[in-house]
Amino acid sequence: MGVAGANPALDHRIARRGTMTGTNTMKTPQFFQLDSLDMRRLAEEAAAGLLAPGAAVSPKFFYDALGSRLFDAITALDEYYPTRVETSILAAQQAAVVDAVLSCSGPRPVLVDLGAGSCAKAARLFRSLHPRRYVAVDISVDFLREALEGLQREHPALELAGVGQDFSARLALPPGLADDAPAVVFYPGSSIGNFAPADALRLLGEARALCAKGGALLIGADLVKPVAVLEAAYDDPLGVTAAFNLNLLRRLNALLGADFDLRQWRHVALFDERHSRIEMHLEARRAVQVRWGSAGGATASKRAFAAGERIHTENSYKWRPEAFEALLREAGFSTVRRFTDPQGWFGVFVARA
Ligand code: AVJ
Repeated sequence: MGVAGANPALDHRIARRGTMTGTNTMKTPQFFQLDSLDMRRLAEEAAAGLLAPGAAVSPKFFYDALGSRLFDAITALDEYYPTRVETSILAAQQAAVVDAVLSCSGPRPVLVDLGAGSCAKAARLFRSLHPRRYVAVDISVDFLREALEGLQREHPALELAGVGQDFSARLALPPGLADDAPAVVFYPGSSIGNFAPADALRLLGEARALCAKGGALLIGADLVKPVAVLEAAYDDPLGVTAAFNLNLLRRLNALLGADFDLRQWRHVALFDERHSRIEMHLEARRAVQVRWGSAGGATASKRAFAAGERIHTENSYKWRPEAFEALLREAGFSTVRRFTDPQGWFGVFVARA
């Protein structure tokens, strides 16, 4: 969070607040946890994935405390271009992007942030978008508390809400948060890339329902580019992405009481042209047995993996811009505006609900 002394603009706001008459305008964030994070259900889901003929575990299991920090480290790699390029688009073309958004919503929209985390990306838009309320959504409301409390100190009069919801299953907000004014749904980072087209269509349709009363979607999507660039971004020489992927086994050991030996597995990342997606896998270096107990509530079980057998851990779809725009229209959005970097590596799209 911002260090007050290092930010003259912030000092100004704090000073001005002190001189405001007759008010204590400092609001407090509201918090909601929708589908309570059910460890038993999560453990069962992970175990079922391990037992499937083609073993697969959802990428949502990457993000425990260490996994989130490893992802942050990924975004600092030279090879991992998406975060850097999206940030550069939103910085260099912010006025035009925000104009496009406000031309859909009108002034003072509700800003809904999907996968908000530290809320840093959305906070960069506050000054030009002037939201009437900021609604941060993430899988666990606990990820949002600190960030929103910090934001509230910087923006004492702004209404803030944190919602814990696994929107990979279903996106729908509690009444009163985004239904009283046009909403702008912000979904940055190309996280939509984790969804196969049919699932992406479902999520985009639910996002559209949130901003249907004259709002807009502001979304980042990673674009098709040379395979060597894509594969380097997901298999960096420092091994940070390998650590991020292998951390999933640590997470499964904790969640299931499993006995994965991380040294027996290798990180694999390949671009699959047919599906236009990066696939990440964990590949057994030799024949291994994995057992798990009833720790998280999943039934005790085991699985043998042959040498070279893989666990599929992530898909990251790469879109052609025209195909992504067609997907947005199929989800019910009308006009779509596209903002890209000079190389056309990443797309920021503004879609009218
Ligand atoms: C957070 C889903 C956008 O797909 O690029 C980064 C996750 N995986 N490196 C992506 C990720 C490996 C990332 N998303």
